[in-house]
Amino acid sequence: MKLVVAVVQDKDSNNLSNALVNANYKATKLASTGGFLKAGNSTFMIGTEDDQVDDVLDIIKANCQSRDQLVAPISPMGGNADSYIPYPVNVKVGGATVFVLPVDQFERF
Ligand code: 2BA
Repeated sequence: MKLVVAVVQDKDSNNLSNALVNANYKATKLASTGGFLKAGNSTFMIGTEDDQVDDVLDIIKANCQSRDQLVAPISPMGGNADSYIPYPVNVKVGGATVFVLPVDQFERF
């Protein structure tokens, strides 16, 4: 068994939830925050059999798209003014960042 952990953009999370449920996969969605943008995103935990991992990855790929996001300049107050960038910077946020982990044991009580 594997645990697929996928960090996706909030805009895609409803579609992904629905697609996983429709395909009969069990998933838990957690509200999360990106360390860099400090913006909300969604983290899915999907426990699945080894031979279904590729199908789950296909569903994630089909429902999550990358987007460009403008990052507002961060105030230099309290920080180093030398590294202050006074203009917005364009960042490409991926459709999904996915980890596939082995599961030693799985129980449902
Ligand atoms: P954030 O950390 O908010 O990052 C959003 C996007 O900002 C990233 O998109 C990347 O394009 C850019 N970025 C991140 N750190 C950067 C840095 N130090 N310098 C320049 N640009 C940077 P993605 O790579 O597609 O990541 C989307 C979200 O997935 C991340 O949101 C984070 O929540 C999660 N993530 C990405 N890589 C991860 C990892 N290795 N471990 C855990 N979570 C990760």
